[in-house]
Amino acid sequence: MTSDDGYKDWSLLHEPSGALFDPVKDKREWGEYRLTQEDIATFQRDGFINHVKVLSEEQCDRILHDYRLFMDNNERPPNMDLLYEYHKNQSGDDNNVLMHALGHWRVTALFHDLVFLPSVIVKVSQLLRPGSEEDTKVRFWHDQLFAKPARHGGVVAWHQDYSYWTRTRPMQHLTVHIALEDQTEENGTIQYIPGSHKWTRDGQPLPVLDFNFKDMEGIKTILTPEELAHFKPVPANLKKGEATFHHALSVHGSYGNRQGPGPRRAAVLNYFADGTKSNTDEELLSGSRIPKGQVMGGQLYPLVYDPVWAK
Ligand SMILES: O=C(O)CCC(=O)C(=O)O
Ligand SMILES: [Fe+2]
Repeated sequence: MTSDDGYKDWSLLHEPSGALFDPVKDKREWGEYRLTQEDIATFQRDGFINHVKVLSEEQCDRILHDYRLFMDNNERPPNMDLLYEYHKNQSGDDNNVLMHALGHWRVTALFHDLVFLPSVIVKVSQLLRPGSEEDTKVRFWHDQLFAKPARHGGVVAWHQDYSYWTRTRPMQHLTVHIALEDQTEENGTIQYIPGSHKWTRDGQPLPVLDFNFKDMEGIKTILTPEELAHFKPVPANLKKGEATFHHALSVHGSYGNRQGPGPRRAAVLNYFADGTKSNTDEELLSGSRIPKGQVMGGQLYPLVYDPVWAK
């Protein structure tokens, strides 16, 4: 199923359509997707875990087939206006091209189903409150595509995701970054600063310095000497179908795709714990408002996992 399968807006469907994976059979199967205690301890120490296999190569190839809709100007689906954001090149510089989109889960069945991927949502449920006895009910926040073409692909400046999300509170958010092809230092793999999820300013995230992710090293002007001393990037070097799971305050970024040989395309999923509230009367995402103080929910913010399903 692709975007021309008749479904105008996939966000109306709050369960997987079956296009990407078979339904989970029973409670035991949910258990197969769980992280180990060691993985959770790594997440708590470093602010991320790496090399988590979440998709097969075949699933990646099918998703990449839909990805072309956002890369190729000649082939636009009719429901493209459902995207929350679309930046063909967010840097504005032809020599540093970064395609960035949000909201594609509404546009094609495969991107829709990715949001509900069992190998992702069970782990998110474990990591949203990693110290607690109970797993957490998981709600979807939004999705993102980040694509860098070969040889002139641009950077994603160092940032903490929650710096961009203070319009939803409290902070109980998490990001899953899925590589749809092998990432290397040559093609601009995502990189992390271990331990940086502890870096705050009066309990708040670091300020946003650049909404277009262009100024790679800008963050260094606002770090303390101690933070700078610990600024030691670790390249994720994900394989096709692998993901990183990172804390909403983990500092990450990526250099350009200067050598290719092909594009570097990632699909990113952002979640928060059920019960997270709107912190603004302004728009939360394009066309979406929830009064300040009200719990996030409704058409655009489905519940994707409830721990009772596995009990
Ligand atoms: O694609 C990249 O290099 C950065 C993606 C990112 O910022 C994220 O996954 O949160
Ligand atoms: Fe990010």
